[in-house]
Amino acid sequence: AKKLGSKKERTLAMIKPDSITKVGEIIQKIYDANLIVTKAKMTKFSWKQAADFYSEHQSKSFFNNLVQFMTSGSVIAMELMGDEAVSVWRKLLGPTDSSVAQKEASTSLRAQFGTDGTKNAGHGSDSLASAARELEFFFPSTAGHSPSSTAKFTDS
Ligand code: RTP
Ligand code: MG
Repeated sequence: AKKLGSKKERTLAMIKPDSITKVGEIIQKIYDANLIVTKAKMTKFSWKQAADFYSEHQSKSFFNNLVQFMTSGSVIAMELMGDEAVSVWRKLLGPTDSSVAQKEASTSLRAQFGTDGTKNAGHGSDSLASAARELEFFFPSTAGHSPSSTAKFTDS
């Protein structure tokens, strides 16, 4: 049962192809931040899937580089749950540009494992609405289970 006043959220976290070997350290940080991993899937994007996932950026100059990078290897998508999961996970990731993250001498995942503005270790939904869309992308709800149901682990 939810505690009154708590803001339990779900978010979509993704380990990008440059950081797939850091999965152990990254999951440790997730639990240290008081979030839990409720779903996980290792997969590889096709060009079309990556372009679809990042469709909001299709007009940007970096779009082709981004899709190239995201299709260069496997990714691990995870559903994270916890208080303010959306912002907590984005804070763990750090600034979008890993070279900026490194200048801050921060301990963020992008400072530790990323390289530049595109190869930046991980992804996190930027809002509850994005989280709903992105979770559905990786973990489609099946008949009889509402997307917001967390009562059961459904392997899809
Ligand atoms: P993400 O969506 O991956 O969590 O990162 P974000 O919100 O911090 O960044 P966003 O603006 O949504 O950009 C999505 C991803 O595109 C790549 N990117 N490259 N100038 C560049 O080269 C550039 N800018 C963005 C990054 O991989 C970024 O995470
Ligand atoms: Mg984003």
